Amino acid sequence: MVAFSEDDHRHMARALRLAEQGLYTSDPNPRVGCVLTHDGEVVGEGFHRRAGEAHAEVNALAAAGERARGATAYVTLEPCSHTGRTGPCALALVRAGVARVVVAMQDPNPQVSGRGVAILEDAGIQVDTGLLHDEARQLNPGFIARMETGRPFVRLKMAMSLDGRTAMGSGESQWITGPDARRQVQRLRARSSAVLSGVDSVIMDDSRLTLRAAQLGLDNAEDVASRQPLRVILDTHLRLPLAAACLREPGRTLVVTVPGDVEDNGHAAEKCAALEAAGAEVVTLGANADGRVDLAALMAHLATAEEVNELLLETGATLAGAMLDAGLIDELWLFMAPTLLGTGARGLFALPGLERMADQRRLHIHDIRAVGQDFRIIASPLPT
Ligand code: AOF
Ligand code: ZN
Repeated sequence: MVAFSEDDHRHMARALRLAEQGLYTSDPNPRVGCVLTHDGEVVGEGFHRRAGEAHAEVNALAAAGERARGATAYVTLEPCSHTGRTGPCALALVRAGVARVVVAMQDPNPQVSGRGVAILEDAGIQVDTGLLHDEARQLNPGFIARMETGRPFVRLKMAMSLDGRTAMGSGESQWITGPDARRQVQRLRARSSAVLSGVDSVIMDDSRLTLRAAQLGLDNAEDVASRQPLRVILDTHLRLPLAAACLREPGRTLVVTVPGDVEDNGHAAEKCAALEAAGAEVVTLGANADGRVDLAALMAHLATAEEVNELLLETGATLAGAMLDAGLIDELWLFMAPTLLGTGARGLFALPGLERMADQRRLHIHDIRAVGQDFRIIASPLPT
């Protein structure tokens, strides 16, 4: 185990802050930051802004120029060893003559994992791994989940009243929370590769599921909103109206359905064609026992075919309950507004079959704080 110095900590902490600058733009690539120091002085900084553009190390090396020779590089993710959209960073560090590389965490990408460090060590560079490892993992929960488990990191967002209701009996729900909470939801969308909703919620609110630059409240809002998260709508019976607002928005809409049944006389094929003409992409996945889309298969599809890292679930009680029951929710963001919607209103999760206290679904709360007039609770489901 290497003993890291105070300076090492400080520079890696700075590299983590730099990586955060790619929070809303690097998708589907991870957020990565890099600091180069020489004799304790920072000579170059960089982060990965957008897939297809230079990696963090290359940006930092460009900033340092000749001063990179003999320098120490602090990188939040193992430098890559492969040629993807750009060339291998490990080789760029070798060529620049860097003397030492401090890495927060190994790259979980099987094309890299361990090979980047091997390239550096083979070139005689000292590599120290593991500094601020947990913080580095927190930057990229989605990229790590996709690489390690083949599914996205799933975050459920819900707005509820003090009495735990999310909509009136009619389904009407706009707006329960205030503008500050809604801005945070815009930012959750902005950091997500995709937004998942059920067709009933989309019909009820005619949701657009988009990022609106003006509502993000970020300096680089235009840049951020130029990438819209993929919209994914679960629609077993292809009920999404052709006039749905989300189909006219920039970005892609996936309508996910199950194979049509025999007696439907081609209705499904016609509706598919009409939806595609209206701008949707229809994806057919296997059904589970109750005839609905198999949610685990959907997660695998989104991770492998669509490179979805973080998935934001914005939906009603039925899909939220099914996702929770399937063990597919990693994190919950519950916004609680100072209002009461009454006994006729809808609850957070449809969880049929819970009868005894032994059946309760417990959560662990990580953070709770006020956001404007509302409270924000960040929690995760405890294993059952
Ligand atoms: C790094 N530094 O800043 C990032 C890395 O298609 P490419 O060429 O952009 O490569 C993407 C992969 O590179 C990504 O899956 C991850 O393994 C790694 N990301 N690596 O050394 C960076 N963004
Ligand atoms: Zn790289």
